[in-house]
Amino acid sequence: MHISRRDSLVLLAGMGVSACGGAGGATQATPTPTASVPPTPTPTPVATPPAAAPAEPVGLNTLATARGLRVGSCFAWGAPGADRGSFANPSYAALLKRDCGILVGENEMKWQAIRPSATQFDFTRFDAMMDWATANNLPVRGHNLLWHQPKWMPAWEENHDFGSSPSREAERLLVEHVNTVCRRYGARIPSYDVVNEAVTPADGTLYQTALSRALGGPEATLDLAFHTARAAAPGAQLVYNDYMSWEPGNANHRAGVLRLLEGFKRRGVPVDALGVQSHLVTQGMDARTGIAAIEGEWRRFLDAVTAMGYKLVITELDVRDNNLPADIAPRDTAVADFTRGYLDVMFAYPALRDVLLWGMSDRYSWIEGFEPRKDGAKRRPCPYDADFAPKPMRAAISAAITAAPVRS
Ligand code: 9MR
Repeated sequence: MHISRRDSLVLLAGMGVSACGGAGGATQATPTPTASVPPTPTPTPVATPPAAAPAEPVGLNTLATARGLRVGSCFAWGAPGADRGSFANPSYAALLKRDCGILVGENEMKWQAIRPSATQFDFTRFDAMMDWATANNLPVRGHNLLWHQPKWMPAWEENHDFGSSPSREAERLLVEHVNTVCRRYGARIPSYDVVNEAVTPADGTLYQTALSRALGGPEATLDLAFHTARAAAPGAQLVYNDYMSWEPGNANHRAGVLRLLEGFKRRGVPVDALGVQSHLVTQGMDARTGIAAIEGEWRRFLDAVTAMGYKLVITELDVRDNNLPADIAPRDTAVADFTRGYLDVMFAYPALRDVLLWGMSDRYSWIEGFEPRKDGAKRRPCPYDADFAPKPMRAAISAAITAAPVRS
């Protein structure tokens, strides 16, 4: 692994070592006395040096790179000051630049965002985000080419008139969509969530949409999306992305995802990786006990996925702080412990290289709007708080990365 001078300086700085070789407030190394050299007189201090500013923590992606891993986050469209995880907010942008080696648009590539009608595309927002990412040398994951649930497709699609040859019209719409997006961004998008959340959590069956009904069923629809993406973005990693997680209650969801992945293999569909979203839910104050109860089944799932040859990507990591007190210090500690335990399990799989957070700061997390805490305390799901200060969860992520087996 090549580490540039800049990286090694950043690493040293993060270990509390300054670039000029001193540690802490010391300005001169004490020479080792030898028999022939008289002891050096203590130098008279000339002036008290100003207190050193606390060292910037080493960027998470810098740490990750040294292990053959990569860290990223979602970012979102929003005017300065808007309540979004926007690159337009300089504080948020600084976190993205320091900690991330890859980004993903939280919402702006979805059909609802870029396809206002059957005949129109609108890339205004996503283009601006891509331009910002490119200007900062950050690749972007594509999320997503098909969120295969009626609820998340645009209303026009569910009410579309597929005409007298419905399968041909459905095929045309989908192929046009995938081709238009993939060809527009080329190599700037090295990985796509081609299909998102196609499995019904309750029973593991596949959702139907107007598109899939017209096209001849969900399998045919998902397969077509992947084949088209492979042709239109031949260099990109193609991912099936879903939220079957390790908490109790997800067994049917996991079984459905396994069946889908087996089907892709059987049919020769070009799917490279499973996107494990990782919207975690804490299981109580004692993370170790909580994890011990759920880890075995989770590993069996991951073993089955990786045995089929799929890579793993953590695509949307955050933590819902359930079953925890409102008091911030113990709550943050429990979230951090749970995150650490999860990442330790995940990093044991060499098939995993990329870890993307679903937001760096609590300020912009979707969770507060989706499921506020019953006690009214603000959710704290991300590595930085609402004022962009690092939390124990950030330290847990950096410790897990540092302890991860090195990928070659
Ligand atoms: O975080 C996203 C939120 O802002 C949107 O309102 C929502 C609907 O588009 O999608 C959220 O992101 C989801 C992601 O696209 C897919 N996995 C689950 C994420 C959280 O719901």
